[in-house]
Amino acid sequence: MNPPSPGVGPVRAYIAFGANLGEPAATLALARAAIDGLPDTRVAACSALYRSAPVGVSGQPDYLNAVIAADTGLPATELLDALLAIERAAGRTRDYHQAPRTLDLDLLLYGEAEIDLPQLQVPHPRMHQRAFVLLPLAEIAPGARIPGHGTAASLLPGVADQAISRL
Ligand code: PH2
Ligand code: MG
Ligand code: MG
Repeated sequence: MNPPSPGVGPVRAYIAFGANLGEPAATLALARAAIDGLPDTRVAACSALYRSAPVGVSGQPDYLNAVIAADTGLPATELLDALLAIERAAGRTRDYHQAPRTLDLDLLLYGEAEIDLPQLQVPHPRMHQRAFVLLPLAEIAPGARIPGHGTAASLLPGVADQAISRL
C-alpha cells in the first residue's frame, strides 16, 4: 500500500522512543509534548517505559524504551524530519553508529504503508524482532499490523526470550 496522499485524513503512526543517556522519563515527556505540538498531529497514546540491555552493542547503559501513537496529517518524510529535529533539540549527537543517545525517535509504522527510501524504511526493518519495540507497541495497540509480519501481539512469542522489564 502506498502512503496516503496528504489531505485524505490523519494517518495513525507509531513512533519508538529510546534513550540510554540523561533522564529518559523527562525526555519521554518532552518528546511526547513535542510530537503533540507538530502541525496537524496529535498524540493518541503512549506506553509505559521498558528497561532492557542494549541490543547489538555492549558496554552501554541499559535503554529505556516506549512507543508513542500519533495521528498525523504530515507525510511520512515530513514526520521523519520533524522527529530528527526533536532528537537534535533534546541534545542528540551522532558520534558513531549505535552510540549511546539522549533520544532516539524511530518511525515504526505509518498506517499500513510500506516505504523504502534511502532515509526511511517503514515498517522499521527490525521492529518485528525486538522485544523493546513489540512489548510497548502491543501494550497500546496489540492489533497494530506490521505489513509482512502480522500484528504486534502475534509477534510477542517470538521475542519472549529477550529480557525486558516494564517500569
Ligand atoms: N536502539 C538501538 C540499538 N540497541 N537496544 C535497546 N534495548 N533499545 C534500543 O532502543 C536500542 C538498542 C539503536 O537505535
Ligand atoms: Mg533512530
Ligand atoms: Mg533506533
